Order: sequence, then C-alpha cells, then structure tokens
Amino acid sequence: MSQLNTNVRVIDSHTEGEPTRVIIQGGPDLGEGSMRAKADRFEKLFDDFRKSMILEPRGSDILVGALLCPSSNPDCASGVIFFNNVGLLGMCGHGTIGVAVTLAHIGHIREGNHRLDTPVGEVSFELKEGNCVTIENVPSWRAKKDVTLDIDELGEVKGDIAWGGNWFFLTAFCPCPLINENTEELQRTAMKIRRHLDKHGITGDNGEAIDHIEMFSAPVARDAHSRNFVLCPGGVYDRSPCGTGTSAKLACLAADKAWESGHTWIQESVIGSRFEGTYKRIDDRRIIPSITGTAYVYGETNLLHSPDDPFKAGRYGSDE
Ligand code: PYC
Repeated sequence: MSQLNTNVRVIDSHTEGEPTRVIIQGGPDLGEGSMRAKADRFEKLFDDFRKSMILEPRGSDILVGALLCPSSNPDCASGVIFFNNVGLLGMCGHGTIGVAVTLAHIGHIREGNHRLDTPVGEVSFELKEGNCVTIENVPSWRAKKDVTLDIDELGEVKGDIAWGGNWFFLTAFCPCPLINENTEELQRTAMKIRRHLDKHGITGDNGEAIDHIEMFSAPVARDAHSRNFVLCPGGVYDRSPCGTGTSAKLACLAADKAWESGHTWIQESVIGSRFEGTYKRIDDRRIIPSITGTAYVYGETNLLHSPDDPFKAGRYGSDE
C-alpha cells in the first residue's frame, strides 16, 4: 500500500444534486509533466489514496473526487484530476462546476473567466453571480449513429456513441419513466447495456471503453428539452444531468442538425435538476459544448488516516 497522508483537507459541494469532493491539501505529489502524465502516475501509484477519498467509511460510491494539482500552464487557475469509486474520469462537467465554486470559496479565484487543465485537455469556465458557472468543454463529437444491440431480456436497443469528455452510449430506450422512483430498475437496465458493449467489444474511437450509458426521454418540465438518466462507470447514477453526457447529447443533436448552434438546450436529470447547454461548431464532425449549472459548497473536512485503521484505504481497499 502506498503511504497515505494522515491529514487531507477536502471541500465537498454538489452540482445540481451530484457531489464533488475537492482535495485542496494533502494529496500525493505527482511530480512534473502534463496532466495526462500526472493522471497516469496517480492511477498507477496512488490508488489507495483515490479509494480512501471516495469509498466508505470516509465517502460514498456516488462521490466524484477532484484532485487539485499545479498545472504547467500558468494561464490555468489549477490542474485537476477527476476520479470516482472505480478509477479515473477523463473530464467531469458537474465536477468542473464544483471545482470552480470551491476555488472561489477558498478565495483562489473571483467571478470572471478562468481555465483548468485536465488530462483530456484544457477547459475554460466563467464563474458568475450566485454560484452559477458556465464551462466550455473539450471538443465533442458523435462517433457512430444508430448502433443496434440485441440484448438478452431487453431485446433491440438502438443508440449513438459519442464523446463529450467521456465515452457515452446514448439511447432513447427506457424500460420505465426516468424518475427518481425508478432509479434501481434504470441502473439494472443501463448495466445490462454496459455489459453488452463490453462483451461484444463495442467501443468509442481507438478501442476506448464506453463507460457511461445515457438514456433519454421527453422532459417533465414544460420549458426543458429532454430528461436523462446517466449510469457512471462505477455502477451509480449521476444526480445531475451530467456535463459530459449533455455535451455528448449536443454532439448528436449537432450531427443530426436537430439543434442549432448558439441555442439553449435545457437538459433535465432524473431528479429534475437541470443544465443549460449550447454549442459552437468547430468543423463538420466536432463541436465545443458549453454547459451552465450551479454548485453549493456544503462541507469542509480534514480526512484522517490512522496507521492502524484497517479501512484507511476505504471499505474495498487493498488488504495489507
Ligand atoms: O458531469 O460530466 C459529468 C459527470 C461525469 C460523471 C459524473 N458526472
């Protein structure tokens, strides 16, 4: 087991209901280099630290972690590596909004425009009044349209494969209404889709795993355009409308010429919270999505690791 710092300062927030735990002090030293290189080092050498921040008893499966680290680009307010209960995330939309509000909370930034360095590229954001943040995400695109899966117990499931900072399979296939009361059934169905993709080697570009499943339907609120349910890689679902998932959705809409650039798309989550999205076209294939949402800081904690604590690396941590 790698050495765990005994005192780690974290700030917890939620973005449209989805929590983000930002590690602002006491995280591992990941050395020099690009954020990609730092993320690789984090994944290889400090997995116990990741687990200890997210898993029980210090956390919960639904938390997304954000490790702040210095960026080699002085124009960036910070570098950040996002992670969850099973590993690292490429980008995280709700997490970026949470990081922005957290950086303001600790006095590191003020309202205005800023940049963040992530392992999948730089993103910019505008921090506005009332904890409202608009992020400009990484380039997003649809890789495949109308992929048909024939899944035991579900039958034919048709969907698109798109990148929005993570890989998504987006489908209108819903076994039941996308509402809070149905999240267990939705999780089970989305897991079946995920397992089918893995089993049959259906991937994003360059063989990259599709680790997010997004089901969408008509919205509940009259002024919204769509509602979604997003299954995250660790088997839990996003309480927010998922920033990278909304980006992937916008990429599909743009590819189908079903939504104009610059127009506001209102995406509802399964709990009824919402993001507003717009996009700019880069070329025939790719767009730059912008996502707006609100985050609230709800906790400041020092997490401790006692050397003799059997669960210092989390409930499912490695056995020593
Ligand atoms: O908002 O992009 C997002 C996200 C990814 C996983 C959980 N939230």
